[in-house]
This record gives sequence, C-alpha cells and structure tokens, in this order.
Amino acid sequence: IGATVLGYPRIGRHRELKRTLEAYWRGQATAADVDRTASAVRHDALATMSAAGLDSVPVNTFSLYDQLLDTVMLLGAVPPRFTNVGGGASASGTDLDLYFAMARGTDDQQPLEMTKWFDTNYHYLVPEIGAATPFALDARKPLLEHAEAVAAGVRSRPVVVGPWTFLSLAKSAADAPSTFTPLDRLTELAEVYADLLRALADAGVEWVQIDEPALVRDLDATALARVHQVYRRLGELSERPAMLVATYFGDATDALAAVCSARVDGIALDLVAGSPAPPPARVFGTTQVVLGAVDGRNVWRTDLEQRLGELRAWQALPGALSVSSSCSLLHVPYDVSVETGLNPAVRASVAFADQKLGEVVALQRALSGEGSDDPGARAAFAGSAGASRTRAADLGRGRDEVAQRVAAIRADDRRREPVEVRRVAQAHRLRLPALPTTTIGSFPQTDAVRSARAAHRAGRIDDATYEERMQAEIADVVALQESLGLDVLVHGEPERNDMVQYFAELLGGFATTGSGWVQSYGTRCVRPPLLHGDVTRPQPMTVRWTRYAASLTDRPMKGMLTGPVTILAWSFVRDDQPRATTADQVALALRDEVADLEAAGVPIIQVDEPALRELLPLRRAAQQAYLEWAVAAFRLATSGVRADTQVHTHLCYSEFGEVIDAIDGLGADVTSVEAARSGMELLADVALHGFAGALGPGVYDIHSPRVPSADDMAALLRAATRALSPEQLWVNPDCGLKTRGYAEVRPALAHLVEAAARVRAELEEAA
Ligand code: THG
Ligand code: ZN
Repeated sequence: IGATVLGYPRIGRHRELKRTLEAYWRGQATAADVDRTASAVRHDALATMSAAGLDSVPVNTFSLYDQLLDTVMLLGAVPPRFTNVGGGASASGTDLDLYFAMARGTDDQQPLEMTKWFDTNYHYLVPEIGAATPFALDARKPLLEHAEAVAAGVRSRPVVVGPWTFLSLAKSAADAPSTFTPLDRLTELAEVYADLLRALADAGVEWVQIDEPALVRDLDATALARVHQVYRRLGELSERPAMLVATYFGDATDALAAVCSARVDGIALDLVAGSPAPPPARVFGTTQVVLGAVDGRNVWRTDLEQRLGELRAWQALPGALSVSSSCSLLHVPYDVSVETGLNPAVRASVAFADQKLGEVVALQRALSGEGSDDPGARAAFAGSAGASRTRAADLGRGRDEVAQRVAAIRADDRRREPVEVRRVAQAHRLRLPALPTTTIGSFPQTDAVRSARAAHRAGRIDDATYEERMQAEIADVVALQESLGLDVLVHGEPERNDMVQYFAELLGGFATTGSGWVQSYGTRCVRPPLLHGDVTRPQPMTVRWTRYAASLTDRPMKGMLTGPVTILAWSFVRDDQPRATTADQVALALRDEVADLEAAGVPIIQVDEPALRELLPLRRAAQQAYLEWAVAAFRLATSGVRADTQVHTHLCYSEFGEVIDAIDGLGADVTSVEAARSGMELLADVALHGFAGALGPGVYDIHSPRVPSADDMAALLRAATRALSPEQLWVNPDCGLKTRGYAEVRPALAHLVEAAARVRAELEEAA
C-alpha cells in the first residue's frame, strides 16, 4: 500500500513566488531570479513530501501561474494571436514572454479568459481551441521537474492535465465554425499525449498522473465511449510509464468502467466528495486504486479511526491500493503550525497541507498493518481521537441561542411584500431618475489606505487615528461621486481587506489566519477564514462607516454587505452539519446587520453574492437542492426590511442563463451583474426567461485597465434597453473598483454618467 498526494501548494510558504513574479513584471527582478525562487519552492515541496513519508511524490504540480496555461504550453496549443510573442527569457522550462502574454495580455492582445476551476475558488486560464489550433509537444517543464526530483533522490510522478479535461474546459476559438467544439480534436490530441508518454518513458518516468477531474461531471454514453477510446489508445503504447488517471471533486463511479477497461494502470478516486464505499470489484479489473481519503480542499482534521474503517472495505479489491489526498493540496495553506495567533482549540482541529501529509501516511501505515509499530502513525491516531473529542465543546458549536433561532425560522421570514408594492414605495422614497447610476461598492484601494490598515493592525496607529484616516478617505470618495453626478453613492470600503475576511473578523464562530494563503489566480491569493462554530454577530459591523458616509451627502447612500452563500464559499466551512444550516446561521447574523442599517436610515442595502454560481454542484441532479438552500439563505438575510428599503445584490462570473431563475428567486429589487466583456450576452437569457427585478448589466469592464468611452457604454446601454424595459434598467460597472487606480476610474465613471444621460435623453425624446 502506497502513500501519496495529488498535488502540493506552490506559491511559496512566504508567498515568495508571488513576490518574485510581481517584481519581475515590474522590471525589478530578472528571469534568473524567477528561476531561483521557483526552484527553491519546488525543492521545498519535494523535501517536505518525501520527509513526510510519501513513497510517490507528485511533480509538475508547480506552476508559475496556472496549470491549464502550463498545459497549453505543453501541448503547443497557443492561440494564433500570440505566435509572434516569445523566444526571450526562460525559467523553469518555460518561455516567460509567451507564457505571461497569454496570462496577462500585452499592449495589443487580450489575455486568455479566466474562470473558476470546478466548484473551487481557484481560477484557471481558459484554453482557446479552434479547428486549426496547432498541437505540438513541448515537454521541457515536466522533464525538468522530474529530473530535479531524481537528482534529489525522490521517486517522482509527473502530473499533467488530461486530454478530456483540457478540451472539456477549453472554449472554441473566436474564428472556429459554429458547429465546432474543442472536443472534436480529442483523437488528434491523444497523439500528442502519446508523444508525451514516450518522452516521459525515455526519461525513466515510472508513473505519470493524468488529471481528469472533468470525469466527475455528467457524462452521456457517447462521452464515456470517447473517454474509453482515448485511454485505450494511450494504454496500447508499448513504451510508456504506468498511467494513473486522477479524478477528483466528485463521484467518478459513472466513468469507472470506461477508464478501467482501457488499459490504465491506476485510478484515483475522491472519497470525500464522492462515495467513501467501494463500487463492485469487477469494474476495476486489476487497476490499482488511489484512495483520496484525506480532504484536499477543506481543513478539518481527518477522523482517522473512522476513515480507516471505511478504507478497510476497499482492501477486498484485486488491485493494489494507495492512500492519498482527495485532490491536490493546492486549495489549502501550507502549514497550520505557524498560526500561533489561532485559538488553540481551533488550531488543534485543523490540518493544512503539511498536516495532511501526516494523515495520509498514518492511514497508509495503519491500513498496511504497520500502524502499531510506527510511532508517527500511533501519535497521529491518538491526536485525531483527542481532536474529535474536544472539538464540539471548544469550537463554539452547539450554542443553544443559535440553534433556537435557526429552529424558529418561519417561511415568512424569507418573504417580502410583493414586488409591485416595493417598487412604488421605493420610487416614492428614493426619487431616482430613469436609468439610475451607481457603482458596485469598492473604490480603488490606494497605498495610503492599505498602509493605514496595516499600521492599525500592527498597533502603529491608534483607533482614533485610524478612524480619522478612513473617514478622510470616505469623504473623498463621496465628494468624487457627487462631483461625477452618480445617483446612488457608496462609501468605498477603504476599511475592508477582503469582502469575506472583513466580516469573518467581526462575526463569532469564525477565526482568521495570519498566513493561511491560498492561490486564487496567478499571484493573487486569499486567506479563507475558518468557519468553525455557531455564527453570532456580537455588534454591528458596517453601520458606523455607512452612517458617516450618509451624513456627508443628500443623495441615497448604499449599505454594503457580503451575502451568506459567498461567505460560505470563500471560507473553510465546518463539516459537522449541513451547509444549509450554516448558511442560515450566517444569514441570521446578516439579517441583524440589515435591520440595523435600515434603522440607521440607510435606504438601500446591497448584499453581494458573487459566489452563488461557484458553489453550484457539478452534477445536475444535485443543483436544484443547492439553489434552494442558497436562495433561501439570501432571502432570510434580506427579507426583514420594510417595503421602501431597496435591496440590491451583485454577482460576477455569472454564466447567467444557467442560474437565472435562482437569481430572480433571490428577490432582490436590483441585481448588478458582469456583462461588459461579453458584450451583454446575458441579455438574450433575460429576454428568453424574463426577469422580475431591476437589472444593472455592467457597462464598464473593470478587469481591464482600458477606460471605455461614453460612446462604448452608451452602445451597451442601448442594447440593454432593447431587452429590458427602461424602468428595469440600472447603469453601473461590472464589479467593484478596488483593483483599479483612480487615474482610470475617474474618467471611466465620468463617461458612465455621460452615457446614462445620453440614453436617458434619447428615451425621453422617443416617448
Ligand atoms: N475575495 C475572496 N475570494 C475571491 C475574491 C475576493 N474569489 C474570487 C475573486 N474575488 C478572486 N479575486 C481576487 C482578486 C484580488 C485578490 C485576490 C482574489 C488579491 N489578493 C491580495 C494579493 O494576493 O496580493 C491579498 C489581499 C489581502 O490582503 O487579503 O489582490 O474578493 N475571498
Ligand atoms: Zn463582481
């Protein structure tokens, strides 16, 4: 029985890769610096994993930016607009100019699009595949990482994204015929993988891991037949390493027969997101099974005794077994032992990547019957038993007042007055023009704001000084909005580091880490809070700032909150009760905040749910149940207000059509969504389904430094007036402005206000 994991974090324990890359982009570090840092991060990973006792260590899970982008390079599937880029500096087996051009764009070329990796908070770069996209193997990076491991005396297993997943996640190139889909190129692509397997075999690779998480999605018989065909083709190769096909993020039972009956040598299964019990032995044949027994994407310590019991049932299978993480450890931070600021009970119940290595090895030893001879394994089991005993008591779980409040929720608590009643009451109170203009909430986070927050946190400035600095920033933001002529103002959120972390620091039941960084995309990281206990709101969280901002203007000021689903999605959530219950606890805390904002005279309250789509289950059969609890939690948070209080929400990365009913079901009076980059594609969905509330399709793409003209935005708005009635339409950017600078935001918002005025005038003229 072996011990392994499917992948390991790569940003560096001190985010050194992030820092070096950002310095390189600024021209303050060289390619050699990048190479040095990257190689040090990889060596640390190799050393840590082999010291922990893994007998097969994944390599090539390191990335300078993203593993899908690495796969584009591996397969030579570079979109034609980048063919003249590159040839310059290289590091870690990668042509840096070409690589970062695709990741971040150039002066003339848009980067690859970015989207969420399955149902995680990680974003990958979307490959663009057309009928003529070239394929040509460039295996330098996996070969280099394998050679490094060999030199370090480590038994290495290179990891690559598999052909089915690569093409399933790709989008059709812009110039591809409308009937084309990337999967049309599957058979052809299989030959590049064949070349890869030969190259790896030549380099002495024993095992290769081919990641196929897309196999846990809904697959029809045709799809399964094609998967089988590809792996049969690769299986037939006479000269190749043993192939481990890795599935994760869900249940792969449907795809098992198709994969195992091709000649693959091993399959990895996620026993956390999928079923922990074995399917009938015959589907496996002699295929080895890698049991994903330790949760790779949540952080609670594994109950080792219970897990071991489940794993024993797999020992009846004919093929050899290994114990592993359920997915790559990319989705958790490195090491909880450095979190000395954590409440000891919380710290004792958490395992980050390094602790998970220990859990995998302990399970492997115990399953092989060596557990009692191995002091490490014995200690791990004893610690796990201790942790499961102390947990509930010390983690703030089982608070009667919270349980009683959840039990007392009535259907009416999730219901507001009819939409027509609200519309009239709000129109009367707010007296807004047609096509009202507003922003999503955050304004640019200047260096001054960031350093004031950091100084306050470190105790270098006192509360009063901090308060003054933030108030000065808020006053500037309000004055700017007034001078631009925006209709509904915001305070700009200078006091917030992150829209989830900020609330987690103020709510009971959450803990936050000092350096629990997880890569979100490229060099950008987040520190997901630990939602360990019952949720309470000891005191108001936003009222003071909003009230101050409102006191500076006669225009309506929006209160800004993060919704319950997004708070769950971007935290590590307790797994001892249904997420629906935890979501309702968060919703009740937010409901109190909403009530306090209303009582303070705030007429508009926005509750953002950018992650609503992200948590959508991968399998259709589970989607409805999720959308029901998610929508119910949002409604619980927002339905406690009077008819004349206007509720807004904001969503990003919508893929709007898929969840439009749920979005309408949130019952927000106004919904703003990302739309500019797709040229208002969502309007077709709106026209098709209808939409009861008002809608603000973004007219300013804030993900790009480009400042759109009033003409650009007026054109988008006119398109929107054709799909929505003008009374239903709001004018706003795509998303918050915190990642932009004032040099772009000032003119862009001026153009936005001007575009609204022009289209307003046109509508009046036509009436
Ligand atoms: N917060 C959280 N998750 C998110 C987002 C968020 N996931 C989706 C999307 N937004 C991801 N976008 C970003 C954008 C910027 C950053 C991270 C994720 C970012 N991070 C800083 C960095 O890496 O330097 C650190 C920020 C901090 O100090 O907390 O810029 O908004 N939770
Ligand atoms: Zn957004």
